[in-house]
Amino acid sequence: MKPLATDALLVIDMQSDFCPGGSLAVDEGDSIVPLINKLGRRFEHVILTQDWHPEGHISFASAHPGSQPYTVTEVAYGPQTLWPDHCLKGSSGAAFHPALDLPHAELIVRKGFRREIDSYSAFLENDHRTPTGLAGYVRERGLKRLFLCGLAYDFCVRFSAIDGTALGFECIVIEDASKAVGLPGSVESTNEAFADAGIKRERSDV
Ligand code: VGL
Ligand code: ZN
Repeated sequence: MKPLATDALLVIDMQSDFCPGGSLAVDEGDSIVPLINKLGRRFEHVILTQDWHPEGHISFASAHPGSQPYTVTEVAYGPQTLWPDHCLKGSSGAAFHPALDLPHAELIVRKGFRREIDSYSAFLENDHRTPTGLAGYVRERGLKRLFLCGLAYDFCVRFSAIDGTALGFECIVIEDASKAVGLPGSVESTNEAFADAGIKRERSDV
């Protein structure tokens, strides 16, 4: 992989709460940090996303009395998976993993900060209408191709790549620089969705 000046590395949610010891830990989530640091040095443009929730967020099982984490409930915009409380804005769990070292990252997109809407995608919240502003940024900066990595492969990386593609950007997922939550069927349906959308999965060494 030889990044062009119009390529960007989009690093999704490399936050402590998604790493071992965090409240919504992804297995081996921290293991990709050195690779992402290395990848980041090859890109002129690096963009980070940060999951950033208020207390009582709609995606927290704790906000739905009687519901358990990792189940699905119906909300105004459709089905919503419920999670343990995570990435509370300003908390240490919402901070980037301490070993993440990408000082030249030019933009941090926070998402999921509206109590009533979750946001997996870096582009659109889960109502599929509310934009985060990232599409405008990418367009205005003349960026064409986005290489996605980070957490979690089957949620925020998935929906960022799908929405980015629908918005007209070429999205490529760097598979070995991403780890999955792994709910039943979630990785399989992610791979199918990528295939249907023509999204390439590449390894960092290609
Ligand atoms: C994520 C679940 C809840 C993610 C964020 O970054 O994939 N997953 N919030
Ligand atoms: Zn979240």
